[in-house]
This record gives sequence, structure tokens and C-alpha cells, in this order.
Amino acid sequence: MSADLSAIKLPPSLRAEQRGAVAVLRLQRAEKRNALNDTLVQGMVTFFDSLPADIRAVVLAGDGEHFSAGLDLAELEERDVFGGIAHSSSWHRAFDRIQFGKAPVVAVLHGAVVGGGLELAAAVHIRVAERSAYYALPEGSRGIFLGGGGSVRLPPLLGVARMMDMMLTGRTLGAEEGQAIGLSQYLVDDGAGMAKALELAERIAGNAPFTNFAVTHMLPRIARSDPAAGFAAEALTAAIAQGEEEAKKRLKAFLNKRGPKVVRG
Ligand code: 1HE
Repeated sequence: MSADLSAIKLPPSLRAEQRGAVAVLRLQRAEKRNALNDTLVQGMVTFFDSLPADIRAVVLAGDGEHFSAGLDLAELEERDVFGGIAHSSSWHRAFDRIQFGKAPVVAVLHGAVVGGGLELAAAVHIRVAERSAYYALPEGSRGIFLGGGGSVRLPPLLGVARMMDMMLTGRTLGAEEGQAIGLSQYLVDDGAGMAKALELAERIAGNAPFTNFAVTHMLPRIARSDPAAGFAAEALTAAIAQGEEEAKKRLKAFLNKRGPKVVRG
């Protein structure tokens, strides 16, 4: 584990900066519309694996006019079946590091969020979309298939019927449609995404660390398990959470009229 964000060696297509307890990671390949090549994807693995312990939330954003144009099609050289499996598996491992990493991740989505870019967006925890954002799965028209975990992560967000439509007909969804179906949790004006994401990330960074772990690592797994196993895992998680010093401190603060009240949104 690195003690300092600036010590993490990243490729030129990624840039990281620290803002207190929040790390901002930018895809910095605007000239190729932030297309995801192997170097960039491995750079994300390095980043998420090396996050210093004092980073409590991450904001992920793309430079230029688009979040990401997905898989770098220039790298789609002749691969045999097993080469293809290895490539897809490497994306699975990389995006797993994001979904089940050390800190919750908030993404700022704008412009094209397509193909592998949408698969990447599906691996984060909170999606803030700017009005310019649009979503597409052009794999169908390219003669390829999802490979970055989209078959697993996108159905809960989009539904299989909508994915079929997007993949078979090339239909795109606008930012408002994405917000209406719950793909993004926040919709903001163009240019306002980073400020909103930082505000949310700072709030997340202020949570008890075990709660953030439980929400990002346990909740999605419990939600997919059978109810009996789910209830057992939930009970255990709840018991561990409330046994933590941090929880005791926060509960006491509230009971002593020092903790924050829930406010109407
Ligand atoms: C790229 C890529 C890319 C742009 N791979 N080089 N993804 C796609 O099918 C989306 C393909 N891209 C596009 O449809 C458009 O580029 C955009 C709508 C995203 C943006 O349009 P625009 O007009 O702003 O940019 P552009 O002129 O199309 O592209 C600028 C440069 O980026 C250009 O290179 P240049 O050297 O001619 O300047 C493009 O070739 C390059 N570029 N997108 C490589 N994707 C794990 S499986 C995941 C499967 C998928 O992700 S499939 C979806 C792939």
C-alpha cells in the first residue's frame, strides 16, 4: 500500500489528485475519447490497489467532451478464443477492484458513456450524470459482445429488455432517460458534475469506514443471495457494525443531542 497518492505510478492516460480524504482519478485520453486500452485499464488496477488508507472516497471522471468511448477498438487485434477470454477476464478483475475496492467510488458521467465506458460506470457506486451524458452499447454494430462485466452489472441497472434493444438496434439513452430508470442517481447541468461528485464523496468520506465497507461489499452480495443466507449475512454485518467504536461514538453523540438529525432532502 502506498502512503501517498502522488507515489502511485500511473500511465499518462490517468491522472490522480488528492483533495483531503477524496482522490480524484481522471481518464486523460481525450484525443481518443477516453477509449480504454490495456495500459489504462491496468493503470486503474494499480490505482485502486495502491489507494492510501487515508483516502476514504474516490471520484472518477473523464477529460474532454466524453466520459469514455469504451473498448479501444484499435487494440482489438486478432485474438483467438482463449486470448479473448483472457482479455475479458482482465477487465473483470480490474472493474472488480473498483466495485469491491477500499473506498466507495463516485463517477461523473458526461458525453458518450458507451460500451466498456458504460460497463466501467456500472462498476462504481454513485453515478452523477451531466445533461450531455448518453448511454449506448454499440457492441452489436461492431460484431462483438460485452466483455467488461456488463452482462452481470448492467441488467440490474437497465433491465435485460432495454439492453437487448440497445445492443440489437443501437438505441441510445439520454441523460434524462438514464436518470428516470435509476442508472444515474443524480442529474446535474453540464459542467456541474465534478462539484456535485466532490460534495457527495466528501459526505461518503465522513461515514464510519465499516458502514462504507458493508454498503459496498456486503449489500450487493446480500441482495443477490437467497433470503436465508441474506438474512444471516445481514445480521452478522449489522452486529459487527454496531460493535465498532465508531458506531458507539456516533450513537452516543446523537443521544447526547450532538449528532446530526436526518433532514428532509
Ligand atoms: C477511438 C474510440 C474507440 C474514438 N477506440 N479509438 N466503442 C464504440 O464503438 C464507440 C466508438 N466511438 C464513437 O462512436 C465516437 O468516437 C464518439 C461518439 C465516442 C465520439 O465522437 P467524436 O466525433 O467526438 O470523436 P471521433 O472523431 O469519432 O474520435 C476521435 C478519435 O478517437 C478518433 O481517432 P483519430 O486518430 O482519428 O483522431 C477515433 O478513432 C478515436 N476513438 N472512440 C479507439 N472506442 C470489454 S468489451 C467492451 C466493448 C466495447 O466497448 S464496444 C464499444 C466500442
